[in-house]
Amino acid sequence: MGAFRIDEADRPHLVRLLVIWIVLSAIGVLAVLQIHYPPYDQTVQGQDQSRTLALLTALATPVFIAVVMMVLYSAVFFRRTTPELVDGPPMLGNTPVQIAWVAISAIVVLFLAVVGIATLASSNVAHAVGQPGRAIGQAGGQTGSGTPGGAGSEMQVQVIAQQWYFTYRYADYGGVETTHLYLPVDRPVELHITSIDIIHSFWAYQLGVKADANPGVDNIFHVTPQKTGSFQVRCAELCGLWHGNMADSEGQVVSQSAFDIWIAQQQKDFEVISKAVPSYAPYYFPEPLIKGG
Ligand SMILES: [Cu+2]
Repeated sequence: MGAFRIDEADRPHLVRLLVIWIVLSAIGVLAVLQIHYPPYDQTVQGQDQSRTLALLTALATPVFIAVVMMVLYSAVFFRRTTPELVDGPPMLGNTPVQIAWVAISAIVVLFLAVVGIATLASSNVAHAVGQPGRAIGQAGGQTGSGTPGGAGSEMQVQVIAQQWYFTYRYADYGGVETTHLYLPVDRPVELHITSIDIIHSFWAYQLGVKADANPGVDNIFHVTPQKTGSFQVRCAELCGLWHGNMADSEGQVVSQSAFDIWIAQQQKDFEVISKAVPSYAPYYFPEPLIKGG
């Protein structure tokens, strides 16, 4: 079986390529791991996303280097030397190479599948436990019963999109509706994202949250801020003439005591308005749908 043999003449090339590839890959992987990947580490979930991005980039780097290296190496060392156009020697497959690339690809894909499944499983567990006062049957379920809040430690915040701004309702604080998103640090938050008119997308970049905001839908996201500071909020779905107006908003992660002061002030400021807006519900419908029943 000639296919298993490597041509003596190719051996120096192979050794050289292997050495170059190992050296460049080591440098490349170390370099890409130095990069700070978005959405950074303001929330536990954002940090997970950054780590996943770093892992995928680190795995892709040796592959990228192999491809570019082969192209450049071939262009230099296997360059056509004669002016006339002639076919090269026919290639009829190479069993070791084929086995190697199928096996390596399978290992990389299976490894990522295991990482992905483990990540999904652990974040589900994290949300189902650590909620004293909430019955187990309720823990993983949708809290769309119209009676939010309760004794769970996860704070519920409803994000309401509309043309052309976001407002926020704090279910645990009498359903007060405010124009800014403040979150206390180190406290798990359950975001309920919805819309009262058309389709929007709530994108809180540094929180690692990007979620569809659809009328009549209660879209739930879990987020745990771990660093104080501001974060950007914008709409990521073209939603009409003033869509751009939904890009200049900023939220804040603050200490629990600062949050308590802020929310008390909001309850005072928006007391009158809160009486005028519809009572807190898991989601709302736009006017025509309400009128149409
Ligand atoms: Cu929008």
